[in-house]
Amino acid sequence: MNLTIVEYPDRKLKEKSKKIDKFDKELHELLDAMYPIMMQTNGIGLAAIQVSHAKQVLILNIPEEDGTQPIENLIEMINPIITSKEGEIIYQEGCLSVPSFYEDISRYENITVNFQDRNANTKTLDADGLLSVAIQHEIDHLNGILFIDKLAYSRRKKFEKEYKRMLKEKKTSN
Ligand code: Y12
Ligand code: CO
Repeated sequence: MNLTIVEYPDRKLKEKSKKIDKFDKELHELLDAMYPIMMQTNGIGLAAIQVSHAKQVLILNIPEEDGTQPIENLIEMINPIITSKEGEIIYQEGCLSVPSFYEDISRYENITVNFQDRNANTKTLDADGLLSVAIQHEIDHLNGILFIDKLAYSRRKKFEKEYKRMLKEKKTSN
């Protein structure tokens, strides 16, 4: 399966992803294709809508302290639902669909998430810190929400200006 990352302002990123009810070969092929593209682009999280599949599927690979991302750290979440949330954490987020832009975003510090694995087994995970932030960021993608949608009005305006300029520069250098 050949996947490419969809980048803002593509309207596809606004789509709501559909619940998975078939845990079949097609789902496994999508998950297997998402992992290399996330690793090749230095990502720590990727939602299926970022590769044009409007399905409630996301993957995460939180780096170790030394920056490595062993495959043992890979988490695949299907149909995730946050069942509890508390506290606040502010973390500088980035997104493979919004290249070259990073901003501090406020999220819940501690969450519990229920999800299914690729074989439809039900799982529960308690998360804090970067894992909690990344899960919330990726679940937002499943609802058509980007981290830039959380910026205050004036910051968002500034972002749109900078991003437009970056896209223009990219176009002229190609
Ligand atoms: C904190 C940090 C990240 C998340 C959600 C997941 N976001 C990412 O995985 C972002 C990755 C990313 C990688 C980049 O590097 C390349 O594309 C090679 C990058 O750099 C550029 O776009 C130039 C930007 C973002 C949640 C919380
Ligand atoms: Co993202």
